Amino acid sequence: MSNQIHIQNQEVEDNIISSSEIRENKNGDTDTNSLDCFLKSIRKLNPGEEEFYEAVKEVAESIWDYLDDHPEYQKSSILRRITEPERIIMFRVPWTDDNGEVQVNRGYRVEFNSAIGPYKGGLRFHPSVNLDIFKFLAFEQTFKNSLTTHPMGGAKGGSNFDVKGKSDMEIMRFCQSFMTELYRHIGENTDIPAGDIGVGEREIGYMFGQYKRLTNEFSGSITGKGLLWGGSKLRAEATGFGLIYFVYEMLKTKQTDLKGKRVAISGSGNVAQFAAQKAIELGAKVITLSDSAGAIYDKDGINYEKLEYVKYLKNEERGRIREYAEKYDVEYLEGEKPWNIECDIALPCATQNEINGDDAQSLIDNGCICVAEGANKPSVSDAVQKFQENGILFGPGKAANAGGVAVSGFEMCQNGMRIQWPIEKVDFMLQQVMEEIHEKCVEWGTVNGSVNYVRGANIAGFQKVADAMLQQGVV
Ligand code: NDP
Ligand code: 2IT
Repeated sequence: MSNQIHIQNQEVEDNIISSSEIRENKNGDTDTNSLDCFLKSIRKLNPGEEEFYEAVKEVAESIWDYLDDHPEYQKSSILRRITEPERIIMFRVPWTDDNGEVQVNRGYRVEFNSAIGPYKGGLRFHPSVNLDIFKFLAFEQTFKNSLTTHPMGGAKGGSNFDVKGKSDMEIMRFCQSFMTELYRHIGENTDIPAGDIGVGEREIGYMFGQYKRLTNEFSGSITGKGLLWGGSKLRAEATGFGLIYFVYEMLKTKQTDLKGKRVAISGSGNVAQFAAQKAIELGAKVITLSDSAGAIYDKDGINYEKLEYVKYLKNEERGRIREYAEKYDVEYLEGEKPWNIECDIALPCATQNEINGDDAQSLIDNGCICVAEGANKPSVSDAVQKFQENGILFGPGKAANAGGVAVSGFEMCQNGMRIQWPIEKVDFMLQQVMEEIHEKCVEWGTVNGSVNYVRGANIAGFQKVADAMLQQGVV
């Protein structure tokens, strides 16, 4: 490839790309502009950030050929600029636990790209998070938000705070302390956070309350709000429902649908619950759910009544999925993920890196025909490669789970207009968005008659942000 990445800052070029990394091209000339060289510079600029590196690598590989035909992007160093966060905010979050002891967590907000709209993306509260994870999530969000067609830039944030085992009052005090710093960086025209792992309606409520108190303003500066105070109908359901609408479109390309298909879902939180609900509604048989301790395998299928129990167990009782196995006398796979169970469709809806190469092989060997990511980057690159080599329909998260942030965009519209749309309207618009994202994946990802959804999503997501960056000059 003869791409010109044009790392214009000479200092960066000298320091980041050492001479040993400058590759000789076929003509014997030195080529500082190879994909390989670009990825090495990313590694050096972001040491130890494996998740971020993998996310950039996937996008860069997808769009490299496309950049060859677009010297205007190369001339303006768009790839180099689009892989650099616009701003990173890190802060101390002190709070007092129920025993009166002072605890300290770390807060983050990565404002990655605002070319097409204000920063937008969720907040994750989980002990495993770090800057690497937030950078990868915010980078992915930039392309996902672009795909939704809404004017939203990309961001992500959160804290290493563990909601598990905390009382409501501890969670409230933590959320208030977190927002006491974050509030100065966000706003309805600046940056609009939402939920993600560990952040549901309860946490959004506590954070919104504190935001309102500090700013003396009732504005749509957070999405995922309660239905009584500015939330959108169907926001809670949106990611899971949108995922199934996307799967429906994928299956349609193979002249089939969800009826009678066995669906393995991982996770049992927001995304998993509503993916299961919509899959059941469309005639599928949902046979697994999981949490961080293990998976349940319900051969007969999870029906609406059992799903109501899961919602109660996870959202009210805050219990473990093992209790489902005990209640309904089904198999519990302690410490396992559901990928060794025979299924037609697999929907990873828990977290990143939950499907490795072996898991992918096992799904393929067991006859799975479609994998769609409810979570953000649950499949490692080996797994994605295996799915693609074996002709499995593979829908990457930035396309397949975009329904959540799409309805967040609708929530922002409704807040601006001071109205609340009926559920039918939001559902219809969500379906339209997912269909359009699917169409874009087909348009840009069709190679030799089959759809490479990763390539399609990355090129389509990139284009809009890149063009906006070009038009706005070097900022
Ligand atoms: P929830 O907190 O509601 O649920 C998360 C689920 O994943 C729980 O079952 C949890 O199990 C499990 N989980 C979390 N971390 C791990 C881990 N390290 N290992 C194994 N299991 C884990 O989060 P959501 O459902 O909102 O989010 C799930 C995924 O979907 C995330 O990747 C998120 O980024 C993505 N997503 C969410 C959107 C949204 O609107 N909420 C939108 C788009 C994507 P346990 O209870 O044991 O921790
Ligand atoms: O990963 C995601 O897209 C989300 N957590 C939802 C973000 C949002 O702003 O609704």
